[in-house]
Amino acid sequence: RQLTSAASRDFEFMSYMISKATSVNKALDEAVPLCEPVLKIRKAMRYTLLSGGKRVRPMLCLASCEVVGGQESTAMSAACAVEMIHASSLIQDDLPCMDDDSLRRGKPTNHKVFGEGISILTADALIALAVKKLATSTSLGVSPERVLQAVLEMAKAVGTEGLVAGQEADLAGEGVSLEEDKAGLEHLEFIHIHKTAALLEAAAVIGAIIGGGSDEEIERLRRYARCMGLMFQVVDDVLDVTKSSEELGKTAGKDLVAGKLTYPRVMGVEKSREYAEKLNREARGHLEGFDSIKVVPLMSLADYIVNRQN
Ligand code: GRG
Repeated sequence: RQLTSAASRDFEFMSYMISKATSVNKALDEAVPLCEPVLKIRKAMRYTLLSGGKRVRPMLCLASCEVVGGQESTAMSAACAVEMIHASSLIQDDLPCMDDDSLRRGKPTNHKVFGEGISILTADALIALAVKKLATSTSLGVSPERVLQAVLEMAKAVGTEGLVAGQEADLAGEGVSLEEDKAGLEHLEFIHIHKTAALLEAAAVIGAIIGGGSDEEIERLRRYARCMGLMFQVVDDVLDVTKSSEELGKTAGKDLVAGKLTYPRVMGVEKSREYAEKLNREARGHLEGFDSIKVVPLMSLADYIVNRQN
């Protein structure tokens, strides 16, 4: 533990993040060349895939591969696949029939630029490409058994056990009143475990599978990432209410109309912050036993998420 904290002190997390994001961006750029046929869809795929984003999921995938002794290059296709699923989910989430958002990452949303039809096809194409990318990990020396296990994890995170279930619960929860606090908290946790934590969990688990991790290592990383997923959302909700007053006005207005449940609404800002800290401690606890140097990026990622400002 002493070694880990000494290594943490010397570790430059921002340089690590930038270096990983740079490699991921290059791989994503190469994964969707701007060419015929289906040029318009490719443009729309690149628009969301390459429009910024913190790249937390691919980083989690790469760092999980490395912590079990694998190489970054072996998990790069898998890391890109996870980011493609994330991009697809953002496009769908922003559609008029879902959240109806016009801005994402400070830019017009995909459907605002390309129209709804193209946007839906783009989301479909990103899911298909994600499966293809993950499957091609066999050409990077990963055994077919491990690739199959990783594909199953990804499918689980996307469908009725993951993102789709979370989104459905989110849609069904619109209009839930503040008075229904207890049911509200349960509903909220269900949404975030499925909508946010499932893909973060898959990112870590897939990285560990591809990296050659043992079943026990994979399960420890699963528990770590699940805590991270919930923590990610608690922090997101707190940031929403502590943002600039102009943004706060917009968010509060939307919450009021849609009856959107958030952690600060259910338990208050202070308790939400304490909850995020508790999840951070739990997440870090699941990392005990890993190599004290190789585990530092994952420890730092947990701290980054709990302290992030955007
Ligand atoms: C079948 C892929 C698929 C999706 C269908 C629409 C849907 C079901 C699910 C929506 C899932 C969703 C958008 C969850 C929100 C997750 C979240 C916390 C997004 C923000 O993540 P950040 O902060 O974003 O990592 P950046 O912009 O940094 O990439």
